[in-house]
Amino acid sequence: MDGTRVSRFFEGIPQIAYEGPGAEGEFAYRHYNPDEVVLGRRLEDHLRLAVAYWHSLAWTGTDPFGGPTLERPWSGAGMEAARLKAESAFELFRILGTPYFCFHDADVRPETGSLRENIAGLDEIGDLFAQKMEETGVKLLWGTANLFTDPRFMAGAATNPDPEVFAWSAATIRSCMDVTHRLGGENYVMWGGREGYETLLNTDLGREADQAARMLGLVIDYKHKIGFKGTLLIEPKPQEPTKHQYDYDVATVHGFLKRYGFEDEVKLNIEQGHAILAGHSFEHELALAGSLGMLGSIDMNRNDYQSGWDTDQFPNNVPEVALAYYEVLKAGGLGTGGTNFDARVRRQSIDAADLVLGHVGAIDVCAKGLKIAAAMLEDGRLEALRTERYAGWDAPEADGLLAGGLADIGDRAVAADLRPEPRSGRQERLENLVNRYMS
Ligand code: XUL
Ligand code: CO
Repeated sequence: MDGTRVSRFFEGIPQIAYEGPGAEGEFAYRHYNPDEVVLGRRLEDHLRLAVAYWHSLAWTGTDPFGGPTLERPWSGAGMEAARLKAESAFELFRILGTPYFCFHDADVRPETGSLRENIAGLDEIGDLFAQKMEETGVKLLWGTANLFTDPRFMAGAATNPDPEVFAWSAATIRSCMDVTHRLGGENYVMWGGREGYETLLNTDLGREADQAARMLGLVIDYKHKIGFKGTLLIEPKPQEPTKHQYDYDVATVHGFLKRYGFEDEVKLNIEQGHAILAGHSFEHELALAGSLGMLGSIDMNRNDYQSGWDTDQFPNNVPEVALAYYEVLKAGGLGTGGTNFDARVRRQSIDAADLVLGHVGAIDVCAKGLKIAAAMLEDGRLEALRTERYAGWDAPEADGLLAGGLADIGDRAVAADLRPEPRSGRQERLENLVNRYMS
């Protein structure tokens, strides 16, 4: 193992420490003080930050018009490159001081074309991870299977018309669940990579839904069989790579889970950029998941609002992130979940410093956002106004008015000659109130 190649990539980059809002240099946290206690809990334990291996270590900078721009010492196809990548990943985690990481199988081992060799490669890197995790104390937030990059998955994995692809996918998922379990992973994620369609002309929607449910049932059974105590998470996304992704948004995934009776077995991994693609706000998706008791974890990367596709950028908008964490705190926090970025530096951001500082800025935005959200909650004015808005429902007159069936209510409403008074929703005043917390 040529460790010097690793340290040369990040050479000159110091370990990032909390220096407070007045910090002079770039390589410092201004808001992320892991030990700061917010609402009775350490900031680190609220945020549960994770570096996403895929975009931070495996992204090469390609786009439809050009090849890789991000030359890394660990770029390359074989197991030696994979080991170097793992060493470098833990070097990045050390610099950032982040407590968790997450990965797809294909991020960490080479694609060999052989199921047996792919699994052997994953297991070998899993052993290296176990050793590095033991040495550093870094933990695994989640593992997942990449069932979308290789051409074998171009028509989906579980929803593929070819049963051999279903079997390949099942074998791959099993190996990823095994390694996640072995490493003490706290969740297992399922993003429906190419589970969707390009054209209805060749697609049997009903059959594909049954196939997806069959795979999910197998995953749930296997989780219980091996005694995996982590949370199973589905990550909704409405489009890209397929024109129509089946796991469109929180509401769609919830409907699917209810339809097949899996709603108590699975929670949701919600990504900011995916919410935007679905035409929702991020906080809408979080609030809905929270109200369904299904809020699991967060991919905090944002989209460019003009692009119309998934640009996976590090978050940099404090008010947006504050509103997101407000919903998280109201839902009782992230539980076994965490905050990962699933974000990539831009194609021209080729330096090691870009990669490190992309994370540093994002971490500070999250820290500041969470503290603002906590202040909003602690202050209580917003919640008091919301409660007041529905207060009529808690009054005893409402019970009397609404007892019985439609005819009973209707008769009472007519007899009382009801003339409900319109009341302001006070939106502008609430928005003004929210802005007062944002400084
Ligand atoms: C794809 C995406 C994935 C999932 C995990 O848009 O977000 O990285 O987070 O497969
Ligand atoms: Co994601």
